[in-house]
Amino acid sequence: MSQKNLRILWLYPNQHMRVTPPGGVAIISACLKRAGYNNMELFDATWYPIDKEDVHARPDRDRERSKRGMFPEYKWERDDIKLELEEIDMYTAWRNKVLEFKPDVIISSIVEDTYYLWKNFMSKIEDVNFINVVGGVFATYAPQVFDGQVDYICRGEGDEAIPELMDLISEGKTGHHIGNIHPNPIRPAMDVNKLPPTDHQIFDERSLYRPFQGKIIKIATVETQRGCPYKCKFCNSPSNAGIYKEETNSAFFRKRSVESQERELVDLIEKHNIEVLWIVTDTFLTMSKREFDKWATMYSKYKLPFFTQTRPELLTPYQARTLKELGCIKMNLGVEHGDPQFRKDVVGRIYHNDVAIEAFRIAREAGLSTTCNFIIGYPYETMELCMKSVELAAQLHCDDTNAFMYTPYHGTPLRDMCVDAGFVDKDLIVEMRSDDQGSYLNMPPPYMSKEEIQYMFNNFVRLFRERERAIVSS
Ligand code: B12
Ligand code: SF4
Repeated sequence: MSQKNLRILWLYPNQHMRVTPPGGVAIISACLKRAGYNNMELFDATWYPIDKEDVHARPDRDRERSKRGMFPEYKWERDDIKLELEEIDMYTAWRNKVLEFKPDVIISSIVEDTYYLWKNFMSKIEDVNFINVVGGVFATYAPQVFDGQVDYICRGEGDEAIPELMDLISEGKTGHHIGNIHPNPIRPAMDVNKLPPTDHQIFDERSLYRPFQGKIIKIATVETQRGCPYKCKFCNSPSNAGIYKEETNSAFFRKRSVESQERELVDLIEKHNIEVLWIVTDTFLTMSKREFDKWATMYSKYKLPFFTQTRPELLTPYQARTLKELGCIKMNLGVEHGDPQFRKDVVGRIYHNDVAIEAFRIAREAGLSTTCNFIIGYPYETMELCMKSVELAAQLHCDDTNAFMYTPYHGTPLRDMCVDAGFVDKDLIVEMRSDDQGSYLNMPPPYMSKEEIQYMFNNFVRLFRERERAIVSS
């Protein structure tokens, strides 16, 4: 089989309302096409009705969020494109796709929440012969879960490993010896400036749309850097830094050159006419003033509206004003908890509350629309501590809120803390839950019970907005 003839089928297990094209698929697909693999298609489950029978499949997250005041109401409607779900169920559509496309290889990009969904998809094609490859953040931190279920488990970055694996498979060889293929060590963090622009053509056109501020916008994501230099204990990003240091002695946190970002931006504008960019960089603004100015000069040529996220400690008045001028329509600031000591000890974030209050003031003065991010129901959190989050949120005067229920993901220090404390079972694999399904944690008093976590999650926005009004009127 010649290299170009290898038939590659992507599986992106997902649910409707978990929207935005996955950057991991977009970049690996670009790397594969650059290597000559054009016989490649994607099955994206996003545009199929969810499987209501399945306990691991829960509906309409954005609507659940709008119920709790975290997301404005909207309609999936645009004049220029039909944004309707397929009528066929996703498993039948998947099986049909596999039988019709006849892939040599199926590659899946999986996060922990979509693991059970992926298993369901795989169970529908047990009688079909193909080489099964998985990768993504969950495969990186829990490769053992896939043992015996697939042919290749890729840990860490797939950008170089997958084209190399496909070359070997094309030549009729195996790739069990190469870097990143479990159980081998990962290869050193790659030079991100050698990456091609992401491939968004692999996606169904509908997948480039998502709700934002009550409207449906056409969006793509870009990375300005890979990784994050901070160490929040609920997050996978610091673990990437850890495994890359440990296994390869290389730094996972890398900045992309402004030139390579510009190439990608032009490509996205020309090929897809996108309306809004999501700079998915973990912590935008981890850069010097010189780097920021260089980026801003480049971006000022395009002024494509964008949103991004950063930490309260990093936003300066100069940056806030510049970002506003360049088209920033939303700045997400991760506050995460309202008690400085708890934030330091459990969350892994060290800053004083005044810093957060000041960051939101800076953003407001520059005319930036803000969203504050909080997590509710951390291990060892009490109701009293949770009320500190309400108190701090009330002082931020943010435009919007993202409150999440704490989730114990594999590969994060807080999951280990939960397992050690007996708050979750060591074998727990989190599933795609609805926001009504509650916390995974079973904590004894005086820590928050499941009911208390659910109550605070349901009422967080109401409680802090009431408190905010009381502060303003006093
Ligand atoms: C943008 C984003 C989204 C987008 C796109 C999702 C996606 N799958 O990319 C949207 C808004 C849809 C989304 C939704 C959700 N997300 Co999200 N999201 C992110 C975010 C901020 C950036 C992802 C990104 O583009 N990274 C850059 C790319 C290049 O990196 P990457 O995706 O990891 O891919 C690299 C490697 O993992 C690997 N790889 C990836 N796929 C594959 C496949 C193969 C075959 C191979 C070999 C390698 C490989 O190679 C890639 C290139 O090096 C991350 C945080 C983060 N820093 O990663 C969270 C993150 C991925 N999301 C997360 C979660 C929980 C969710 C949701 C479950 C939220 C929800 N409850 O609805 C859903 C799940 C949807 C889904 N099917 O993935 C978690 C996953 C946690 C975990 N340990 O599993 C993360 C890590 C955030 C966190 N909490 O730490 N998300
Ligand atoms: S700043 Fe953001 S990306 Fe970095 S470790 Fe903390 S939560 Fe993760």
